[in-house]
Amino acid sequence: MSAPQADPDATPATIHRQDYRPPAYWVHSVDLHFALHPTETVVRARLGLRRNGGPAPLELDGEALTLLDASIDGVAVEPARLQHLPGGGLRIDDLPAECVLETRVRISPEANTELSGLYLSGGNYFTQCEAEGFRRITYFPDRPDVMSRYTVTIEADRASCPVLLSNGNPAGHGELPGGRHWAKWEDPHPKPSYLFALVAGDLVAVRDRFTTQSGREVALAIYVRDGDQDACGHAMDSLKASMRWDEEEYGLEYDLDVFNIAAVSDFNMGAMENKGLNVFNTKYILARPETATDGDYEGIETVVAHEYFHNWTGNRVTCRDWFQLSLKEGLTVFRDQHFSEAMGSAAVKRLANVRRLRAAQFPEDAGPMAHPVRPDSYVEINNFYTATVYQKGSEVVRMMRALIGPEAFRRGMDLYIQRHDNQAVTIEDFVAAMQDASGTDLSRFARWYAQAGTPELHVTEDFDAASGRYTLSLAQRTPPTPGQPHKQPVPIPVAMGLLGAGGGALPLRLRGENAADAPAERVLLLEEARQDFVFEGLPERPTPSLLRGFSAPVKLSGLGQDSLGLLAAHDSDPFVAWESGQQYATAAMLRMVAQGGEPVLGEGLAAIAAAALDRADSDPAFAAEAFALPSESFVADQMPVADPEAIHAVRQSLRRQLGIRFAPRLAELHDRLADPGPYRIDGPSIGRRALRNAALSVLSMAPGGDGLRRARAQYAAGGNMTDVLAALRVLVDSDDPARLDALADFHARWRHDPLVLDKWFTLQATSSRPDTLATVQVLALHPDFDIRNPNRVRALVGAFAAGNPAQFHAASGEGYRFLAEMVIALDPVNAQVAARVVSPLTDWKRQAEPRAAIMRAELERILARPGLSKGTFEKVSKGLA
Ligand code: 0A1
Ligand code: ZN
Repeated sequence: MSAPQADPDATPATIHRQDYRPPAYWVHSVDLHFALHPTETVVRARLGLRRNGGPAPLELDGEALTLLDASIDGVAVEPARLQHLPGGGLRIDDLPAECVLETRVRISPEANTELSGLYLSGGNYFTQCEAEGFRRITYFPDRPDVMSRYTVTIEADRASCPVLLSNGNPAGHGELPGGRHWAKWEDPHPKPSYLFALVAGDLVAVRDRFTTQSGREVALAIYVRDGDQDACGHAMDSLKASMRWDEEEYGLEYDLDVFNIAAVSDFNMGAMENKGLNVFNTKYILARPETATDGDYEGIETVVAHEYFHNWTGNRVTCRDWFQLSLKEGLTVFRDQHFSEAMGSAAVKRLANVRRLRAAQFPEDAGPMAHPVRPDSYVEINNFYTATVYQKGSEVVRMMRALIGPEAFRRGMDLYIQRHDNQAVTIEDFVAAMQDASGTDLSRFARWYAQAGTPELHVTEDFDAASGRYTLSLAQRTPPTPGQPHKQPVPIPVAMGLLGAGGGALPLRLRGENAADAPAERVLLLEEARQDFVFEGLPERPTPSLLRGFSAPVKLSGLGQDSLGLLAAHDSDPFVAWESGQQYATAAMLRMVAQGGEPVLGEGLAAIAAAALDRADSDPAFAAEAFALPSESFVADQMPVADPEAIHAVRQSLRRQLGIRFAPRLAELHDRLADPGPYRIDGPSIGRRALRNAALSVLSMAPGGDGLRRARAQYAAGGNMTDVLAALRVLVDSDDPARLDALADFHARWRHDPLVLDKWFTLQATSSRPDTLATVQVLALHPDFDIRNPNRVRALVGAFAAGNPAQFHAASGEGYRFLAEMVIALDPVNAQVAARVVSPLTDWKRQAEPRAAIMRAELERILARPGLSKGTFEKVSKGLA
């Protein structure tokens, strides 16, 4: 039975949110049988079908499947009755209202380089079904609103596949002739096909247990390759902490007898929340002090929590269609961020999350792929696992909680789950639960989900000394984005305070309020395009501290350098203090870029740096954040037309001047903040290492200083990966002759550990040295570079294109050419990863000619490739528009 070929060069179709229609058939039960084989796996699927409404054909998705046979209620189906659809799916007319459809298909896990569906990694079998991978395993209505109860039997060679895992609870196992064996799994909870998972192979389990608040005993296991058992402790601790947190914060308990995690080194994303069987990129499981940095440890805690929290927000209550992706992702990121804030230093975690939002989401919202948190259309849904859906989606939930208050938010969560358990629902359903639980009208607030673009918040002030009246005028505007030329105002919660000239808090009495009740902090709600807030009874001209805790994902402007300097030095809110320093520095750097000539470290900037270092003892993590200059990309994002090389030169020069000016202090910090004992992964230790390594990095910029000697010694001392990598970073950016030996030493020592080797690639790809592009081109030919491994591709290609603006945008255009060539080579191997790494090339509108023209030409070259994937097609064609 052969399928008609879809025209590979036809323009891929756009899917619209408004076109949603319920399915013609529900699948109430799924019984799967896998006979595993590297090239000839046979999948038998028995689907219990029930018609949803009047007679209509059954449509099943399918991709890269070879159909062996099919039957309906036990009777073989004649081939002519099966209509093959262009994308690879099947249509069957005239089915009874209720029946059992059985199909058998053959698939080749070994040939699956897309890592979607069932694939092999290091000889072991893994699946990835979100968003549309289940159709690469069997014929199925592969859409999240079809929820079914699954039973899965896996059969495989016992010697090569001792471990056989799927979703739900174990339901038997046994031996088979010919050295084969089987295991059966039953998942009592109905789920959409994207949450299906199978893992089979030669893995070992690290085990633990958890007792839920109602007394259910849960067997926990993390499956890894033999030899990695010692690297699972932090992931396991994070899992147990997440399980406890969801009970304490939301009353949500785990609902199966087992919770399994399997780690795989070939994975398109970070991890996947399959019901009862999470699959993780090894990057977010494995950690030992000598192989993982503090950042890696923090990433593990967050991602383990994220996937666990999906059990309720995503799995028990799921999405009706993929336009609702942020229903589960924005909410779950909000939950994991809240959890991580509670586990460590909340303020510093918040700064880091805001920094990430601004590095990834703001540019996305201002670029050719800008889309609302709830998109209106897509070509390839995999392109919409974005910073907007995830991070901005989380900020929207966070604002909602701030608006209605934590108690009402908790009631809203309870109501949402009570109403929609085991359902596939929409973002409107979530907002309705919050609205009903709080009694607050959220209809205007819902605009945050519908409008793309980052709102700009502009402040102007007026103070009348005679009356003590201060008027704070807030105006908002959201710029046009593709397909959305006109925007409406959105409700913006502005958490704020007022500071006196000495830095102390002033009372906040709005006109008409009682003097006795004046608080020191309050939340103003800006709902219109422009509103005035009038404060009375002020003894002196105040300085406004706005968006405390980053209370809304907007861009704030209008404060002068004097106000920013005061806030950086004195504001009680750590976010505003940090942010004001960053804004001050950004304005100064922009001025230097515009003026040209030799940059000068002004006294204001030096004072901000000094104030940051003053916090070295009280809060080293904050001090490290506040001492860092804004990133080159952040500065570039503030310019209508960026000048990557000039920004790089200014930033490097200022770092050098900071190194000279603060040399003794930085050296003293580097001496004093060394780890007092064995490596510990707690907030204070992480903060200390961050500040110590920030000091080393800036110190090493000072000519004639001893920074490089310190870096060489720190590298040679070995110890934890945070310090080793920080020292190597310094050397790799320098002209120090020791840098090549150190790189060779690092490679020799870690060549057998893929996650550490990724760091070796990234370090070189993100070097500030002028010869980096040539190095990157050579590294792409290195025997350890593997285009089929997404982590390795991200470590070299992604890191270079997205993390090294000065070199990627080299005037020669060689950086663009390199990226285009990699995308062209990658697209037929793994289209999802190709469509991700291409993004920096679509940013040509903010580059000057001739760069912009070269970028467009490279995009055109990609677009002209025959058989280009629809994902890369969507990114590149939108990028050219
Ligand atoms: N739901 C996962 C992310 C994820 C999405 C797609 C994947 O394959 C294409 C894999 C994972 C999460 O939010 O963690
Ligand atoms: Zn998620």
